[in-house]
Amino acid sequence: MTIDVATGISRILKEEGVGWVSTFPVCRVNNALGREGVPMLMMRDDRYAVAVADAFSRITAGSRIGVCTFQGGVNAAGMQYAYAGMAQAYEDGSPVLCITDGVPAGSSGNSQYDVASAMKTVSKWFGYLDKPERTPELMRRAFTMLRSGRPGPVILAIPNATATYDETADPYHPVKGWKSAPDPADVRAAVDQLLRARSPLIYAGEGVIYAGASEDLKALAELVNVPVITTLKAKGAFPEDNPLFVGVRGDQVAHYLNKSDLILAVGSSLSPGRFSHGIPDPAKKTIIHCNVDELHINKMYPTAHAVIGDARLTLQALRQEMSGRTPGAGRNAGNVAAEVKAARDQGLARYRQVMNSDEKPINPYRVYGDLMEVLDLKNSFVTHESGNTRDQLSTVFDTLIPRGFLGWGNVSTLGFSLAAAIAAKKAFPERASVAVTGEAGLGYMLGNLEVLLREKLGITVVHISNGGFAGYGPGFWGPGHDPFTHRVLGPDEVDMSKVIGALGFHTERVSEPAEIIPALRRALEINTSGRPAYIEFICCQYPVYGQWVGRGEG
Ligand SMILES: Cc1ncc(C[n+]2csc(CCOP(=O)(O)OP(=O)(O)O)c2C)c(N)n1
Ligand SMILES: [Mg+2]
Repeated sequence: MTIDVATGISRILKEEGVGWVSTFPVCRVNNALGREGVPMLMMRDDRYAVAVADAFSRITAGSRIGVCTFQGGVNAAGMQYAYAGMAQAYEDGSPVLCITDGVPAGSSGNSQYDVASAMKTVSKWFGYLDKPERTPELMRRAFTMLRSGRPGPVILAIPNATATYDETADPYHPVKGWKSAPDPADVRAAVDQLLRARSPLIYAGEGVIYAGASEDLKALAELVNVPVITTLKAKGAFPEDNPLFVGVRGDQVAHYLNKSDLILAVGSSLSPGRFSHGIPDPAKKTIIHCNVDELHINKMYPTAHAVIGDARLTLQALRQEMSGRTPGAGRNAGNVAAEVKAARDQGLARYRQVMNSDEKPINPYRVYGDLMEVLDLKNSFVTHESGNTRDQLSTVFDTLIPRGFLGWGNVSTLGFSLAAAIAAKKAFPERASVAVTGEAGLGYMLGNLEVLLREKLGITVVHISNGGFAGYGPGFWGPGHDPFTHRVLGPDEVDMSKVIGALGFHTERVSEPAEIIPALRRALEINTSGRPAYIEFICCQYPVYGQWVGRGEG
């Protein structure tokens, strides 16, 4: 049967199990999506269209692919705005599918903005559908890229959505995605080294989450009796109530990174950016690098041994080899758990103290501590914003299940937390979903808040309202990092709870520490009926949090 390209794409998306597509209009495949019954989540700008789909892929660990559409072609206004979302997805390695209009044949010289070159800089693959009958071929290739290897965004440009082809000529079959298992010799070499190490440390990255390997990570860590740290993006890959969990950041993490003689990195590229640890004295440590992508080997640090393959298959192979070598008993290394506990207690002491603070304005840690108390940490979702909320929550928030918390942002684009909280609600409707933001993140979100009301997305935005932009190092304020560009109108001048309340959100403004828990409870309860909530906590400026090892605070 002859169909047009847009209809073909819509049908293939359905075959691939895509349940909805986020969008900002216009895109020439949207009408076909509508006709074919693919629901569209219409955001209020193109960046958020990408970010919601991106976050959906992250939160489901790529088991459900987020798909978005936005305007491209000769009038690529949408694409220019969506670029920020794609750059963030590419930077963080998220398997999101972006569909846009392509520049039609004959029009490639019309505009100044070169679509193809721009898109290639932010994608794992940029496909251009130059012939209608190639629709199944390009979609197959796209889903192969999305479901195999190192994750990353794929962009498809459709220059002529109404061109037709024969749907029966090359019938589409969904793509399963493929994994590879490591070389047994590399596994043996890694275990040799592990058995020889005095003070090994597991450094877990987001690849563990994408591989669905959290249980395997825990099993290996317990067998080998090795402490574990996770990256920001992998927060939750290892249960944070496990006695071997050291942390994401903070003094105790620095202590273990410094003292370790062997780093077993699993599912991390080990290429630290602004929001991750460097490896101190790398030449003096043995680095075993387990990764799906061989091009990460010897990237920034000398790799002693590489184990290439899927993180789950790798962890299983390491565990099996270790059990075989140590008759099932693992590595006897003394009371590692007690040492970890002592280091964690010491590292977290100053935060635990302010988590119980009654001071006014409210200390932000009191809000985080109360949030942990109110939420069912095995059945909820929390994410941070760029700014102090990232730094503070990643220091103290207890994450007990993978994606109970989404850490994001090798480069952290303000505003992403709203997209993440929406995606979490779409992925796990029964879970409470909370975005914690400062005023800068809130500013980015404002135009998109209508979506939550229209779509009845019961999420809670927690605003740590401190009247200024913090940011890096000692904060933007006072003698801190950027003293000239930190002050905005704060809670004394603007009542954001009234502004957002007028839109239709349930809103509250809280300045009493004792009111934090009741206010959060009310918001979460109201969320269950599909109504979004915004709570403004009047907080002090408190730029205190765990540091990244080996990073300048510039
Ligand atoms: C798109 C984008 N532009 C600029 C920045 C740089 N930046 C990081 S944090 C921040 C200010 C954060 O202030 P606020 O939201 O009030 O958070 P606080 O730390 O006060 O809680 C800025 C401007 C960024 N992360 N993203
Ligand atoms: Mg602020």
